[in-house]
Amino acid sequence: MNRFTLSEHFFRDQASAHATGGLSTVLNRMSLVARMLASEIMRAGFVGKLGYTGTSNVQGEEVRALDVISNDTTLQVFENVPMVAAIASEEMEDIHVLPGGEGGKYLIATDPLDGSGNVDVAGQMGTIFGIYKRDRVGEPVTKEEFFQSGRNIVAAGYVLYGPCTMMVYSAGGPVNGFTLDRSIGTFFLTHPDLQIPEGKGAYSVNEANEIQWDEPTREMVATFRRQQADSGKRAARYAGALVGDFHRTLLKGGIYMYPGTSEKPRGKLRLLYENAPLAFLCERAGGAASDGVRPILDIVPDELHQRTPLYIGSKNDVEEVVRRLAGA
Ligand code: FBP
Repeated sequence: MNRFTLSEHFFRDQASAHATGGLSTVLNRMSLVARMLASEIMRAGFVGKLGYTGTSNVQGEEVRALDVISNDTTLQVFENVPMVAAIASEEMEDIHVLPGGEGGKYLIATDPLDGSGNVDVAGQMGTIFGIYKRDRVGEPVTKEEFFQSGRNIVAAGYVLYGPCTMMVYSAGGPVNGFTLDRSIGTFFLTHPDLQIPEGKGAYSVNEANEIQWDEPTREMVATFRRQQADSGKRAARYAGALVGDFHRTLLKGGIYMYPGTSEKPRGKLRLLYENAPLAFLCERAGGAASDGVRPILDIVPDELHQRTPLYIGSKNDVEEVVRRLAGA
């Protein structure tokens, strides 16, 4: 097998895009975050880094030791990367402006540890990132600069921590998947030019929330459960980690849903650093992503931690969901 490494791929991407190399450097550093967190997660159980810290984050969610470690690792890795201006993270109320950030031209929005509810049960977890450009290089960095639609994303990806560690990303071109060879700490290309299948794959939703959904949502999900969706028979799968559920959907087709609920009318997942980066990838793999009404990538956030409902996966499935929610 041609063992094409992630670093080689970055620089080939850069050459083809006649890029300056700044984005390749940012992506290379993100792969370092991936390798460091993979190691932390593997050892957490041995060194007592599981469990809760006894504090809660800006989302009001209980914070786990690995949430804090993941965020700190991300900040450390980008501390001296001059082309990055600032980082917005699920774990921080406000943006973190890096030293000399006003001269940086990239903004990183990230969920450092997605699926942290799976930490104590050796379940799948992930890191999600989206990279945006600034149009005010040289000026002080503001959080308002992050309020861009996902159409402006220049690169996005995720890292999946599971039986293997994978990094899947796009810099605007094809979506490529790389698998970590832990023995030498190198990512190799294993899933070139991913395209999401149509007409197959699971539907994925936490059906325990059914009592909190509105009637159109209940009826739409029941259609999938009763094997009456347009593409018929579907399995149900739910990993409890968005990255794990999305990765399966990307490779096998199907749809992941996190509808709005009576407790959280805008849903649980965050637009800037979860929904938009994955929507960017999904559209480039031939799929779609909607909040139930509009494409996720068309939505301009007006706050860092803004939530939206999320329906993401095979294009026909997402279009059917939007149609059914509209009562068509
Ligand atoms: P975080 O763990 O980063 O907060 O992400 C939210 C999340 O864990 C997703 O990964 C997952 O898909 C979803 O919440 C599960 O939510 P629920 O337990 O309500 O089904």
